[in-house]
Amino acid sequence: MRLSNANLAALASGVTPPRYDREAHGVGIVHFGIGAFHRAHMAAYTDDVMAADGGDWRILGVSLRSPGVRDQMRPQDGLYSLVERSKSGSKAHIIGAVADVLVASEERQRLIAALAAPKTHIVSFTITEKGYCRAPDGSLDLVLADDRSAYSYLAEALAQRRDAGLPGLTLLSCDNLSGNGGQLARLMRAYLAHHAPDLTDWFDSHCACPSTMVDRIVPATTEEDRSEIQTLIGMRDEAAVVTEPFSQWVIEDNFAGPRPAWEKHGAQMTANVHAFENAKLRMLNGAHSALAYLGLQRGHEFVHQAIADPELRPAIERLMREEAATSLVPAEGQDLDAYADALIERFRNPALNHRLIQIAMDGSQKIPQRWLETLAAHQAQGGQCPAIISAIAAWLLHIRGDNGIVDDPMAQTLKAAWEQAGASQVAKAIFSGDGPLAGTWEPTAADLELINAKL
Ligand code: NAI
Ligand code: CS2
Repeated sequence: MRLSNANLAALASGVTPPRYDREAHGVGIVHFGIGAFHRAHMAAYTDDVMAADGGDWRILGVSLRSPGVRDQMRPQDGLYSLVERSKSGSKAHIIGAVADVLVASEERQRLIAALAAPKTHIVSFTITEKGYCRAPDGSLDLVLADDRSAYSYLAEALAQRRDAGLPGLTLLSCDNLSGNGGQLARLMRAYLAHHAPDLTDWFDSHCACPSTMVDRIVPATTEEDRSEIQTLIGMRDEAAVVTEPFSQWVIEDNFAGPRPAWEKHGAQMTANVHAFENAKLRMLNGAHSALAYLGLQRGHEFVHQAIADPELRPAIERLMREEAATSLVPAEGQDLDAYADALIERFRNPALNHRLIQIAMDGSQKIPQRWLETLAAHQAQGGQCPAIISAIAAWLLHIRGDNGIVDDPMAQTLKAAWEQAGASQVAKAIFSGDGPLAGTWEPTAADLELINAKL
């Protein structure tokens, strides 16, 4: 038996089904990149809103690249289980917030109609860092941003909204980029300036792109997870997601129109999201990436194993507390030492089985906001970051291929840097001059010496 509307009554006892009549709620949100994270985070907050307050806030999920999630979710009427896992066991509930999932390239007109619909107010994104199609200097790469990018569908729909006299949209980035809202606004505007210059003023005056800090650890679901969930809920669920009990969402209160009252269900609305975003990126994600490259090098598979390694734990503590935290200006009441304690506890969760190789993916897109901004802040004060420097060396060995296949949009460029520069020059070739990661931080001769000693 497979999870679906028709089979909800047969769920195992203790599994909560959606607590509202799904069909009574219209679609108000279109979400690009309906991967595991969105299903465990924003869709769950939105599900709580509809259960408590109602509203036309169901979500139309969009896949830009592959039909996988559509094929998992459509036969299930958009339903899936959200399973929270901790040492004390697993708890499942069924999320009803996703109305349907479509593959953009297969249903272009349906997607544009949904984006241009009067009832659509929010378009959200978890398309990974590389989905924003940025060139190494952060500007929009017009070759990558082709007619299969989110920008292309949006440009067409925004023109329809303007011509119909409809309100603008809120574009809500939930990806791990610093100043994600500002970056999305800048990139969308650059796309319009090139392809539809008559729309830029309307975009500026009618649309809003709030920044958000999103946090919930959601490992990719495995076949083993699916079998375990089948036992837990009493039926097959191809679209299930597994996560930790913790969840945080800090949102800049800057919307173009109506929005769900997410703040009644755990989200924080704020005027200044950047302090939270930077702390999360530099401390949590910075530590995660260091655990990934250093941990893989030491033969670990999962985050909880790497953080338990007595050789690694002090470096991770140092990276979070003495390097990342001291590069930040905390918001009022933000206790970065307590934050580091809480992060260590979350990393230690043995029930999550969060694979280091998943975090190691796309390092070229992640390292600037996770490590290089911290390095640059300390360099400006004459300080050093030995923990991040050793993580950089581990990343360089990773992109050489030491841990197997390199999954990174810049894999070829990085491989070529190794081939041309060799161990003694590769760090300089990548981070200095016009290297692929140059711009945020310029290593000194002393930094290069420390890195090279580890290669
Ligand atoms: P996922 O692999 O389950 O889903 C990624 C989604 O992005 C898929 O829909 C995929 O098709 C799309 N995508 C990938 N490359 C793309 C490209 N070049 N252009 C357009 N779309 C592309 O990953 P997951 O776990 O949903 O994470 C997605 C993003 O969410 C992360 O990159 C991160 O920015 C953010 N996030 C993830 C967290 C997690 O723990 N998984 C927590 C906090 C944020
Ligand atoms: C991880 C993040 O995959 C990665 O790079 O560092 O997805 C991390 O799990 C989340 O940001 C936690 O909120």
